[in-house]
Amino acid sequence: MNDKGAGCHPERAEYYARLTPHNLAPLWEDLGNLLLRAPKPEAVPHVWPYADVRPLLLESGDLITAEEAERRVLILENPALTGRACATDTLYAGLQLILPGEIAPAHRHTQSALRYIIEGSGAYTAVDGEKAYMEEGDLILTPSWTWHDHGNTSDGPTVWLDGLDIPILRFMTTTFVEHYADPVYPETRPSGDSLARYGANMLPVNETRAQTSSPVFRYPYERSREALEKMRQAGGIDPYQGHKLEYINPATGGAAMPTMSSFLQLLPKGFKTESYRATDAAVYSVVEGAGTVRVGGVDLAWGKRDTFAVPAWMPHVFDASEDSVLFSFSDRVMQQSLGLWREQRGNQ
Ligand code: GTQ
Repeated sequence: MNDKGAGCHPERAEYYARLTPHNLAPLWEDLGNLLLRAPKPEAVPHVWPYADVRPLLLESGDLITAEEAERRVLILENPALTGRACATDTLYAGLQLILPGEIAPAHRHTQSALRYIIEGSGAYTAVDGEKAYMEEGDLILTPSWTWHDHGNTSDGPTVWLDGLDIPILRFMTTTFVEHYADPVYPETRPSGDSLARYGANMLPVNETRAQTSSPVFRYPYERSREALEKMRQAGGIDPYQGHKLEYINPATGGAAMPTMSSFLQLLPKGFKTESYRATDAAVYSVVEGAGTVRVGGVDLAWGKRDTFAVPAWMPHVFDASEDSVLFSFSDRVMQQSLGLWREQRGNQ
């Protein structure tokens, strides 16, 4: 502690007590907690094994319908941040279940959302009236203020990881939601239309539109996975992150959404990354493989379909015991657009 404190100076303590009723406080007593030498996240590293979550999530399907729940989701709560809908200090994550024949009714909100498909095939999210059908490993976006409803026309349950900027928008006091009058928003375009127009390394000519979020809202796993495989075959690997690609907004070349960055990376069997840290916190979903991550001095073991959280600025090292593919999302783009993002490669 410091020697400026009330403990050594009774006259200061008496003065502080007189400040309180005026809603005043002495900055000098708190400055060291406000201006830190380096980020100190409240979140802790944590893994949610799918084997633990899946049976509980399926059980929720017997207790409440998707329609009644509006969104039938188990929030992935960071153990240090319970009750705050936080997987990390800034990111919300949840696992959503939709059963055959169900509909999660149309709404829109200012929060940006991404879905990473973990299990099942053939359910869909409709974004402003265009259906994006889900396959495992696909990334689907519902940008801020777009209408979206989810449905399942397949014959099995579908589970996906929801990533939202809920804590960020809560902090910025910019939360709005609207519910559509009907459960399903009317169809406006055939499924696949956006990917055809914006997802073929081409853009419609003479089109001017707001570009805050990507006009592509389904990123098929097949394409992303093949890209990673080609990178591996070409040789050369980043010692800190393996083969890693970012999902982008093709109209800008920047991140797919304004608040959350999203990535897919391949870690070959036996590959161990060098220590790395960055100011963005990240939530990972294991698509393929198994391994461990040592983060902030904690060892987490992960396998297919598990989710884990890596808080901000904690050095981490991945060790892949099998060929592994990891999806992740983070608040990197928001920090970058404010000029705040930092990274550190290696133990300097
Ligand atoms: O699917 O729209 O996990 O609005 C949390 C809030 C999912 C959704 C969540 C949401 C959604």
